Amino acid sequence: MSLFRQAIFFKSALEPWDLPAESRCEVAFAGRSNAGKSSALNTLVGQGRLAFVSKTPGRTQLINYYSLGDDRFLVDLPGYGYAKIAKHARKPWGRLLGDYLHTRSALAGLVLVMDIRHALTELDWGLLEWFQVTGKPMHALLSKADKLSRAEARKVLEEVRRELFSRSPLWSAQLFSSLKRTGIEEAGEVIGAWFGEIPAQSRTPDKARQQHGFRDKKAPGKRGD
Ligand SMILES: Nc1nc2c(ncn2[C@@H]2O[C@H](COP(=O)(O)OP(=O)(O)OP(=O)(O)O)[C@@H](O)[C@H]2O)c(=O)[nH]1
Ligand SMILES: [Mg+2]
Repeated sequence: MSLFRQAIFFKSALEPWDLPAESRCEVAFAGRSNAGKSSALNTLVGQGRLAFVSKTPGRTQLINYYSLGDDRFLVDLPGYGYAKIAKHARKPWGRLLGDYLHTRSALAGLVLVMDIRHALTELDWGLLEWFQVTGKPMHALLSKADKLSRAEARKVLEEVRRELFSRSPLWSAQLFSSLKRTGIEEAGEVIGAWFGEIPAQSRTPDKARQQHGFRDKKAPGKRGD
């Protein structure tokens, strides 16, 4: 996973004109405030304190860029659902984030981090629908999976995969825990593939179907992965 290990802070953006030039490929982490975005990013890159983690929701209000070598960025987006934004605003997750998701051509894919105990809230669906028009892939990390038993976590994962895949074949999901450091390899493979890092055969259509909860009729009850 050497790609992620080279992560270093690059810059913060508060306004669209602060964003870096679109000369590199980037993957962004979005999700509700306190969902565990910054923690997931730190876990993925193997550095406990790269992105700022806080018990107080809504701490990451900027778009924070981390470079992976000279060609790629990981992007920590501001959390939504906590900041004082009008409840019925057209983009309830904020203007900066909404515009970023629609207009950023350097964005290769979106990682949506959701606390496994509050997955796919109305705000998450709003963001997904907003993002869907871009035609880009999305991978959901069901974070804090350590808060549920393995069986409970599996059940939520299967439901989430079914719901996502019923809306888009470009949407997938997995379990993740920064605390227990689980799900790192799977997340790394998906993001690495978006960066053009991993050979395509590791995510064949069959595997993708299984990951989305579709089971082979000839092997009933077989686990997706
Ligand atoms: N149990 C458990 N706690 C976690 C996990 N990931 C994050 N947390 C905790 O959840 C809280 C929020 O984590 P952050 O990573 O700061 O969340 P965030 O989504 O970046 O939050 P904002 O920047 O406010 O949008 C912190 O207290 C973390 O320690 C996890 O996998 N398991
Ligand atoms: Mg954060």
